[in-house]
Amino acid sequence: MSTTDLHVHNPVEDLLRQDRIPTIWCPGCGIGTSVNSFAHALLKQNIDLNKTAIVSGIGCSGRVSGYMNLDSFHTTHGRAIPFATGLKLANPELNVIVYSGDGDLAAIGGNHLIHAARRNMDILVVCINNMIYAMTGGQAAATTPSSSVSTTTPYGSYEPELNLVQLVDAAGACFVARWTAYHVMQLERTLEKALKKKGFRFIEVLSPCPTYYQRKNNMGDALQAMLDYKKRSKIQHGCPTWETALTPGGPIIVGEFVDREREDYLTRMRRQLGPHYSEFPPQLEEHVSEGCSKEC
Ligand SMILES: Cc1ncc(C[n+]2csc(CCOP(=O)(O)OP(=O)(O)O)c2C)c(N)n1
Ligand code: SF4
Repeated sequence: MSTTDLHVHNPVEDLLRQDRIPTIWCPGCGIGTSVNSFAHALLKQNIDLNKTAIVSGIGCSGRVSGYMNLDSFHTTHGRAIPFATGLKLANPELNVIVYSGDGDLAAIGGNHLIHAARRNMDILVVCINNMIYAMTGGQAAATTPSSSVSTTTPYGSYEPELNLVQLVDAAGACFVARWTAYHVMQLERTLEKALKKKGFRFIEVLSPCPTYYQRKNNMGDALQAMLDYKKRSKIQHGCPTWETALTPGGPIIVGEFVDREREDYLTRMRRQLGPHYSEFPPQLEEHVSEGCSKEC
């Protein structure tokens, strides 16, 4: 056997749709790195992949759902969370994961993020924060650090940036964490933990966009981004989220900040409805038990 006959099987290969690869992501982009941690976490936790669905919105990060070999939904911009909510309510047995960008989840879809956290909807949200609207050419987003340069803020942004972990914590999320694309092992472990927890779980992944954010802010290439994350990051588990603001050049506080128990939406609904609770509305129950032969 020659060495060219050797096939090294990557354990996460089966979790990726091989026919969709190579991805659209630029060299040095952090999105793929996070997907690797995510795939490893799914495998390690032995999650039932037949009962797992992934939902993304639009953007470079929104492409993740299309590359995962899971039941996946690539929804409209900003609407990944309401779509995921509907999925969970319609089939409570599903593990529902939202994987999308900061622009998608926290700007156009910002209201959904707040209310899903408030309701403690049982979904895991992985937010890739590259601090910019990357797919459309590097415009400023709600997360763009104040004074940073972008396509739409050539003299630096005048707006204060939104701190996502603080926002979802205040809204009621039961698990909140932040890592960077440099922290692959820590991210994997946090994802494993979050996959097993019930309620609204939010993980922010700071991810380099060498093509727009790095370049426009003279932050160097992807390697430089990793060195920068390494140098600036401070691991502080349990840190109050109001102390985790991200500022240009300032410290990056990472870790698991919130891990609390709170009744999730469906559990509360079932408890309040008591004997009146039914998994399906009565007419649908009839429909299901009769066995539907019609196309509907
Ligand atoms: C309703 C609507 N508005 C605007 C757009 C254009 N659009 C597509 S992707 C995108 C930005 C995505 O940014 P983000 O979610 O941060 O993802 P990234 O590309 O940075 O990974 C925008 C504004 C759209 N597709 N639909
Ligand atoms: S434009 Fe930025 S976020 Fe999009 S794939 Fe390229 S590096 Fe990644």
